[in-house]
Amino acid sequence: MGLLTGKRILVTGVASNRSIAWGVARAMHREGAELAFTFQNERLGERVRKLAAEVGSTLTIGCDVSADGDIDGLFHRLGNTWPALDGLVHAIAFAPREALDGDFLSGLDREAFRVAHDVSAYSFAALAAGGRGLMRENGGAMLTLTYLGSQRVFPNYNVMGPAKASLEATVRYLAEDLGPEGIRVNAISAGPIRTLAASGISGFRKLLDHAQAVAPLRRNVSIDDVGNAAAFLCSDLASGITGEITRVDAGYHVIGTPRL
Ligand code: NAD
Ligand code: 0WE
Repeated sequence: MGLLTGKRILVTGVASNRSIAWGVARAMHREGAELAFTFQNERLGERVRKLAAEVGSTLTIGCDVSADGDIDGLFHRLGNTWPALDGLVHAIAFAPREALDGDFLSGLDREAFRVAHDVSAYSFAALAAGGRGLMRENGGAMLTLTYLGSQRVFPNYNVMGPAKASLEATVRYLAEDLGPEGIRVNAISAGPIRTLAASGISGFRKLLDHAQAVAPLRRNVSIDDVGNAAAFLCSDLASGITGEITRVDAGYHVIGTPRL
């Protein structure tokens, strides 16, 4: 029997077979979960339907998290199909391109700051509010993806740093709110991985090489490393864990002065 046998889990943020959400979905499918997927727009819908089929799922629902109506519609449809929800995975982030190049202040304006926080942090609270009703009966687990740029400065990460700091604080407040309902809320802070969200980021190759050289495990992490930790955190093996930010970064964050 798998870690997630009999559990129904909603996975957001699949855009390609390199997405962290796809590594999560594969690990959860392997552990016996029944999966549903969201996709941001119709362009991605076609790809998500194909990937969903690979893990035995036909439940794919469009949801742009910047639209309240889409989030309402998502849980309306999900509630019509599934009697209850056991897990919810949030793997969504966005900031306007110009804000992720050069100095923190150079690409920043009120709108870029707003969009980064809306799509990358508020959306987790909004999905939690929408999904909590379907978890009320049996409890459940919610999980989001974050990055060390919330606490330390990385070139070009810029406004995504404050947005991830907000997301991590949101994890702690949600854990307190939803704990009485048996709902656990956690995050995985992953090391850098080449996904669509990393493509076109200047210096990403250098960042990967640096992380690999510095990390105690002397390697970068994969979407499968993250997926396995995600399956654990959404399983009953993690029944005592909530409000936690679990690093899946080959140990990179413990290093002070790198050897070399
Ligand atoms: P990805 O590009 O595969 O996934 C990002 C997803 O966000 C896409 O599926 C995209 O459709 C979705 N998205 C963006 N705006 C949206 C909106 N308005 N509505 C709905 N969906 C929207 O990249 P990824 O690296 O797999 O990113 C997933 C998560 O992992 C993000 O939160 C990211 O910050 C986090 N993360 C990534 C890394 C990395 O190095 N790749 C490291 C740590 C954390
Ligand atoms: O959170 C992220 C990236 C999220 C992201 C990516 C993009 C690219 C395309 C948000 N918005 C956009 N907007 C776009 O137009 N990561 C953790 C991956 C990442 O991005 C970096 C990193 C890492 C790691 C950017 C600079 C430095 C490091």
